[in-house]
Amino acid sequence: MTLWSKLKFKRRRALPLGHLHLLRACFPYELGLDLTHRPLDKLYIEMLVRREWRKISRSERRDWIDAIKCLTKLPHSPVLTPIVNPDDIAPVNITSSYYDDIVYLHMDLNRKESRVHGTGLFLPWHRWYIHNFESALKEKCGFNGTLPYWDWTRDAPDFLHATIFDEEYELGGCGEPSRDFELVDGAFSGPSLFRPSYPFPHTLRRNFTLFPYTASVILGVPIDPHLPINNTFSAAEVRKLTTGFQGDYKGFQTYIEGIQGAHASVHLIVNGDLLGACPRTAPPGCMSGPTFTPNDPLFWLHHAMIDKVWHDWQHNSIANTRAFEGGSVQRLDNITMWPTGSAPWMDLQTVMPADGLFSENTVVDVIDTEDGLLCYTYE
Ligand SMILES: [Cu+2]
Repeated sequence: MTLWSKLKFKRRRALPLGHLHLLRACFPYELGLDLTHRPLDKLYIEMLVRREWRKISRSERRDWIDAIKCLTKLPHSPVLTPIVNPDDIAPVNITSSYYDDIVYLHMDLNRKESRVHGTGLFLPWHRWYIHNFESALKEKCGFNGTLPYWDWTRDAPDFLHATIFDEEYELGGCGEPSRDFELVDGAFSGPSLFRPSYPFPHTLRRNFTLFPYTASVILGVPIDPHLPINNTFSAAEVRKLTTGFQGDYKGFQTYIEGIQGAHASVHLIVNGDLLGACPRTAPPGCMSGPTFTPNDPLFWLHHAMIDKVWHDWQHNSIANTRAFEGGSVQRLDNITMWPTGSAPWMDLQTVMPADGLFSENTVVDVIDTEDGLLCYTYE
């Protein structure tokens, strides 16, 4: 953890800094710290700006890809201590990488009564999770950029021809059907040796699926199986999210995390690793589900977008800014009644589980992206 991220209290101001006209900055300080003799450039940290994948330069994209590959070359960290230990996910593999450790944290918290999906922690935990990933890229692999996001609303109208999968962006596209949909192009394809360790070492897979529903009732909720799934993450849907649900955190979370909502839909439409689908040759006992979804680097781009939508909603009304509620127990047995979990209830002081890998912070630390633990905004 950086010095700055340890510091609890920050203020933000607009600073006239020479040619960096009105740079936005956060002012971290510890209670009781004497700031009198600190040089000006040690008093503030520059606010990071997260930008869309297609709006950053080729070299910025390349830096992000290289930093991810760097994490996959760092060794497993013995500090990883699963707290849930579900018996239906693979055990910790000590020959895996630090990138896999980060994936494992998501695995541990997402089987059997997920702690961070369908509970009040969905939005703050994933905000904190991708922030820690961004920090790991910087601190362990010298990454100087910011976490990019994927504005999937741009690709929703014609997903099968989504420009984000164009060759120039190097993310690769849909996988090869004859080979279990393994990636054959882009920076994370087979020849790149980018091989996730969980549930067992394999090549990344994507299997674009516009109509993923096989039933008209899922978890007791009637859905429209004929709805083209790309309709659920359109610009109109995001507008509905960011301009609606005033002061209604539960309503906002339920809509974005719902079965036919933007979050699930992007996982479903990309399919393969991003959906947590077991590889065809997986060992017996492999359970598909939202566990190893961060295997696919698209996860970080997707969840940065989810975070942006939340950020934009928070900034749309003072009633939304610090709104937070939800239960701590996932209730798939009665998702209509408990879309964000049941009691014990959470509040801003709730601690977010970290499996020893990252610092354990509270929701209030991440409720504002420009204050508390964080110092970033979205373009
Ligand atoms: Cu997740």
